Amino acid sequence: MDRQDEKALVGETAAIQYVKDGMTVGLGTGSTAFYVIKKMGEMIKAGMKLKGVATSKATEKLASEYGIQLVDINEVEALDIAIDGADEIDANFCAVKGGGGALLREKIIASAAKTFIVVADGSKKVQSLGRFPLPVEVVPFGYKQTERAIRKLGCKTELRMKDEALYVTDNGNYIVDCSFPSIQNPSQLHQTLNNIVGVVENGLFIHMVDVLISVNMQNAISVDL
Ligand code: ABF
Repeated sequence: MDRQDEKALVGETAAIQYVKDGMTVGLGTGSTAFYVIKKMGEMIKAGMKLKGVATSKATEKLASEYGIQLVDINEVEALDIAIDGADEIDANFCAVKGGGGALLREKIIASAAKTFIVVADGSKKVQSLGRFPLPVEVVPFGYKQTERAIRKLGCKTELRMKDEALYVTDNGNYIVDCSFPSIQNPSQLHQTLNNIVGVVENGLFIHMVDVLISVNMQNAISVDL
C-alpha cells in the first residue's frame, strides 16, 4: 500500500467510524485530513447533517468545496470530535504537529473537542519525537530575540519562509522550525517553550490525542485508544 492509499484508508476510516449525524466536527489541515473532509462531503450528500470548524483558511476553502457548513468556534460550547493529521506521533500518543503552519488553531480545536482523533499513515509513528523539526509559533515583534531564546534550549532554528519572505500564519505570526537531536521529555519541552516570552504556541500535542487511526506493519488499519 503506498502512502496516499494509507492516507485515504485512515482518513476515510475515521470519518466512517466516528462522524455521526448532527455532529459539529473539528476539521484538520493536511493531506490526510483531506480524506476525512472528502468522506464527510459524501456523507452529507447521502443526507447526514454535519457542521465543521476549520483549523486553517485552506481547510475552510476545502470544506466549503465539499459542502460542509462551517461554524465559528466561538459559536459552539464544545466540538463533538476533531480529526486531524500529525507530522509524527510516539507510543504515548504525544504528537508533533504544525508542518502545515496551522498548529495554533489545530491545538485550540483539539482542546475544544470531546474526542480528538489523529489520522496518520505509517511513516508518522516514531519511537521518540524529534525527527520532524518542531514548529513553534512566535509573535513578529522581537522574533529574532525569541528565536535566540529558543535556540538556547539546544536546537537548531530556522524561520519558516514562503516565496522568499517570512511565512505568516493565519494568526499573523511567524513560525520557527526547531531541530532537536531528539525530544526525550516532550511534556517538559512543551512547558519550557511556552514559557519563553514571544512564543505563542508550539507543535507538541501532549496528552491531547484520544484515538490514533493508522496503518500497522501488516498494512492493516489500526485504531488505538
Ligand atoms: C496537520 O497535519 C499538521 O499538524 C501536520 O503538519 C499535518 C500532517 O500533514 P499530512 O497529513 O499531509 O502528512 O494537521
